[in-house]
Amino acid sequence: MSSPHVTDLPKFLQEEGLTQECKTLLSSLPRNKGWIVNLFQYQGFWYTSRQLQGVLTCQHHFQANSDDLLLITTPKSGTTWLKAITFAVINRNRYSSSDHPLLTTNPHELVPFLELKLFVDNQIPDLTSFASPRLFSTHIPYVSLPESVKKQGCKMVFLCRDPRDMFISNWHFTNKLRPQTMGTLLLEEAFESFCKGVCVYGPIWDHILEYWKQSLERPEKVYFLKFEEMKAEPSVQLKRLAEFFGCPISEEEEKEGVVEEILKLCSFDHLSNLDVNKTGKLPSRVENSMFFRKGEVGDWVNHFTPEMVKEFERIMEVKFHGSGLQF
Ligand code: PAP
Repeated sequence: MSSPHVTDLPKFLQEEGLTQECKTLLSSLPRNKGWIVNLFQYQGFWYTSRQLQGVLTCQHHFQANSDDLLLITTPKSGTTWLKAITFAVINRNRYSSSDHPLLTTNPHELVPFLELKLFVDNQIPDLTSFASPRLFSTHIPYVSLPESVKKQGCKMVFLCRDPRDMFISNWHFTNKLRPQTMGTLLLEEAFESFCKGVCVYGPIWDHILEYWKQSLERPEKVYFLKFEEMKAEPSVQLKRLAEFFGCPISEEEEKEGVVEEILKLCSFDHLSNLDVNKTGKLPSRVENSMFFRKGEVGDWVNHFTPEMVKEFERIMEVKFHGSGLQF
């Protein structure tokens, strides 16, 4: 099963430039057809070869500091939003709303992914210029996090989303990424593999459950959050996040409207209409605009057939049974 040879793919989907270690590992791993390129199953989760290379390099070389803050998300769960809010909360005394970096820089540039940016292509970044607390993001499942993150006891926010919306968001995103020669990925085809757990960083339920368990065991270190909760009560969630990060919003700040100001700065409407997010591109060649589609809860109802609804309900019931977790 070989992947299409396409050169106009965003960098993170390309299959060139792997180390010998990664190539050897890949040859021993279960492999499956992905939505664009092949996926490989490592420590229970599916990755493209280049993502896996990033995970390995991270596992070998990332040295966490105890005050590092990690934003961990399942793909398409509101990563861009969480990055923007966290960056704005942590740096609220450094920038005014007129010279804020979020006005000119995509949130993915301000809070870099470990495996997709900093440690991508087997590169070992110099992180000495990062101000403390260092802010990183990742989609890596708990089982595969670099050991030093666990040893240092870094604080982590884990953001997930109703898997049905995650799936629809990812399907749209994938179709924008797919080279024309591949044609459109059919919803039914994508649905089948997603339900089997075969999608980037999937099985998504396992990914969510790992961090859910961690958050129950170590709530002071792992903060579990859903996109739906952020949408329902953004100011409550923002304040909780600030508290978790150790920089609570003071009464005075609240009176001054700091919470509303940050939420406005990071809102879907505001961010998606900025020039940088309408026309800019990430170094990976993904267009910034692709991270902004609808930003709503429940868009899956506009796509799912009654059979899909039933099948998904069945899977979620089985997977989340007894966990106390619901979507
Ligand atoms: P990722 O690929 O790095 O995980 P992520 O930001 O999670 O990116 O994916 C984009 C989703 O977040 C999109 O969801 P949708 O397809 O259902 O619309 C995008 O619209 C949504 N999103 C991005 N920014 C915001 C925001 N400021 N507020 C709410 N939703 C947002």
